Amino acid sequence: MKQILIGLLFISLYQPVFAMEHGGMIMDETGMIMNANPDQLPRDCPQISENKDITIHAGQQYAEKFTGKMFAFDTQEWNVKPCAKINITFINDDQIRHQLMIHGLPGYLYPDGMFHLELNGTGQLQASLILPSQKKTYLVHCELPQHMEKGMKAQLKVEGGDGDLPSIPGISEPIKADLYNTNWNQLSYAILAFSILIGAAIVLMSVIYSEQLTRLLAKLGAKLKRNSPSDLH
Ligand SMILES: [Cu+2]
Repeated sequence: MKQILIGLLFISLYQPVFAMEHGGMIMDETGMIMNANPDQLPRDCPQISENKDITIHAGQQYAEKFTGKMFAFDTQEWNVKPCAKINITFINDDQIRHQLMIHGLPGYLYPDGMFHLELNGTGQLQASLILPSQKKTYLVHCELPQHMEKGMKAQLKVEGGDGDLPSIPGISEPIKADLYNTNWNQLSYAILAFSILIGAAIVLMSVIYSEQLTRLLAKLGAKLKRNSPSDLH
């Protein structure tokens, strides 16, 4: 009994202090790997068609060539064969957090259809995934606030993909360009309607009370004239 208890205690203590692994997630102090899949074949793939090593850098320096952008990956597009296994080396050259997320993957292999790498700062991660046979374009991006809008957006195409995604730096135009116009929503329409009503009310009041207003202005004019410096002499 004593040996069993000591054994159990030993097992419970024998865990890496900083690395956690549960479900499809591996996490330590440098970053996180979620939903890596190095060996499970998608249902429509009899075998792995190709083994492709891809190194992806993330950092502000890669956005310099794109006007108005602030963050970017060093490459904006990758092409692979159907049923390819991709071995990704993700390198963050910045001292801030970046992610590499791939969306639209089959949910039975990748929870929420997502493959997710994350680095809290400068560092490197490695993980693999296997893509289905479907001819498709997958969104690759960093989901931290404003990072995708500021340029950290790319696409992964299987067998040429099914078209370009919008606003991929250097590849495709945004669906809606940044115009910095007024964003017309319910509130701004309400403010406009309110301003028109107030303006109309002022005009209406001045018409209705025009007589009183004229008298008031005349009185005011007379008072001003009385107090004007020319009268002081
Ligand atoms: Cu980022």
